[in-house]
Amino acid sequence: MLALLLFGALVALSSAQFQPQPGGRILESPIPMLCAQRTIHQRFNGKGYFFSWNDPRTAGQEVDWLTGRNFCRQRCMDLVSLETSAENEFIKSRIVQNKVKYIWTSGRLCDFKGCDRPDLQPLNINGWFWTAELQKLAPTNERGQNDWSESGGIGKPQPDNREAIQGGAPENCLAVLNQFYNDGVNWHDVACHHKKPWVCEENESLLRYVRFANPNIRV
Ligand SMILES: [Ca+2]
Ligand SMILES: [Ca+2]
Repeated sequence: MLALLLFGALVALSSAQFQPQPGGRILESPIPMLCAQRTIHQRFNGKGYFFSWNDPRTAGQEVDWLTGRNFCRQRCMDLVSLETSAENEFIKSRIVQNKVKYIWTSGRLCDFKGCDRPDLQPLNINGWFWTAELQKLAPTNERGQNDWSESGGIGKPQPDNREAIQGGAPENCLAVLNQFYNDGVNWHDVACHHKKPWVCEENESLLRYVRFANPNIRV
């Protein structure tokens, strides 16, 4: 019975997480050996984190949002989700200490099939979520519940979808920027094709899935 329940949960997980992404590229599955050998630079609240600039193999690399997610997911991690202010401050302190200009998080504006759900409307207020945990962010207009910057490229509070307004790509991904607009260290909506350093956070669902499917590997 337990096995059946687990299997059901895994099927639900795969269909939710392996949908095609914009541009036709897909989310990649975890690779058991990479999960087992994953590098943890620091732990916070029981979870391991990887900082791309701290690893000699990725230092100096900048990648687009989906490439960042896939790097993390192959290792049973995902881009970082900042669900609490304590975790947000932890990540921001690392960014400041290491003088990193910006990073990708797993934050994303819902922009695919199913995003017409009533509780996600209007999208620019209620449509943001942490993709790694499939968890909604607080509405963007509840400024005490989130860390969106009060300024940006056109002097407007974030999220402002600036690049799309100026004729470019929609700003559907959430980055933490370090004083980029002399506006502090906080959240910005940014077009997902931009390249940035990234932070991975261990992902319980992926770890459980790989441990269940590979009982002989210590993950
Ligand atoms: Ca988190
Ligand atoms: Ca923006």
